[in-house]
Amino acid sequence: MSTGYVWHELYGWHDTGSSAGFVYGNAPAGLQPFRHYESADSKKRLHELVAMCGLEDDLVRVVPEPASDDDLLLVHDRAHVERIAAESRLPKGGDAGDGFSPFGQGGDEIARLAAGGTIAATRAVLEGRVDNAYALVRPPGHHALPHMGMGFCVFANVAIAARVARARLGAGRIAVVDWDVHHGNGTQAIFYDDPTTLAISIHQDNWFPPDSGHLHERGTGDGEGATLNVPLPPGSGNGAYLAVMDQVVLPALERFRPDLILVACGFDANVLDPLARMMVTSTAYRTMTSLLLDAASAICGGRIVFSHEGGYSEIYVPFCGLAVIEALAGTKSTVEDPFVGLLDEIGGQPLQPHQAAVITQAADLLAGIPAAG
Ligand code: 9RB
Ligand code: ZN
Repeated sequence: MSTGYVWHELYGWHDTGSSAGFVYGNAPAGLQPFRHYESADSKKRLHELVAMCGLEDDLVRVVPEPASDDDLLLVHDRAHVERIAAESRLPKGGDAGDGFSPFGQGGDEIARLAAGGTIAATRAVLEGRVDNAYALVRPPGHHALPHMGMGFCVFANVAIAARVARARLGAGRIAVVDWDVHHGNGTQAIFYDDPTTLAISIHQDNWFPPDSGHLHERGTGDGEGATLNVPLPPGSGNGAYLAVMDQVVLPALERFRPDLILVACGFDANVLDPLARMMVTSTAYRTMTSLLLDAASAICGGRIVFSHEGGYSEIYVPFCGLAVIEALAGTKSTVEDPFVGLLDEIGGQPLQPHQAAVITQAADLLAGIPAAG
């Protein structure tokens, strides 16, 4: 098994500035400035763990290029692309659109490199240079809309890679599986009327964006049924996530039969994340990855690409990410997750009845997914 791996030092230099979480500080009013939630450390520390434990030697390094205007314009409108470029030239940078998504001077180039990293990983898989790939990119992408960024995202990395794959790399049907704990509203909006792209999002019910990602959001027009949301109750852990894979995601992939699977791979459903209230550990991330790999082997020649999204525990994201990349590469490094023994046994890890009820409701929607012709 050969696994492509994208990382670039500039990803660590995307500058979300000084704020208190995502609230800009006002020190005299009592809000002491701190760093933005979306800081570099969780991602840098994942990369450094991959390098330190020797796993990097088993991976094929894929070098990202900045996404071109043509790439970005497959998803975004020209006004958004031009506004990001213009604000990126300002001494203090700008904001991707919603006021919570700041970037520093030169941020345009880094955001293009993030989209370009997901594209490069996808290209490497579709051209057969690697079996599968992990793009450890930053800033994330799944909230970005055609006309604006939001939720720390500047450009829609996964959606852009999907459009490039369809337009230039011969992929017909594409499935996006988004297990970031927040709703993948950008990906959903971009493909809402598109029957060729199945967008599945598993997220914490009604968190971010507010009032988004409900079960009844299922796509429109020709795209009806090709959007599938699984809004899990807060407190969902490994049992709930594995049940979602088993009862919703895998049957959905089986029915849709994509040529390529893209995973919007956030780690903010992990039990130590400060920006959500879920309980996933590296155990479930490893198993979910293996299940998707098996599905990809059965359905689409193993073609699967993971693109990093959110995840804000600087301590725990690296071990969750390591588990995913190990599973992709079919290896186990010498480093063990030092927390997992404790975290796997926390009360509430098994599937709970109120979680199962939501999963059943999502599974009832499977018949509406446009089946492969
Ligand atoms: C604020 C609001 C948020 C909350 C969560 C995220 C997570 C993003 C991520 C981003 C922005 C709202 C501060 C709404 O990890 N995605 O994968 N901001 N939330 N209103 N206000 C005032
Ligand atoms: Zn997230």
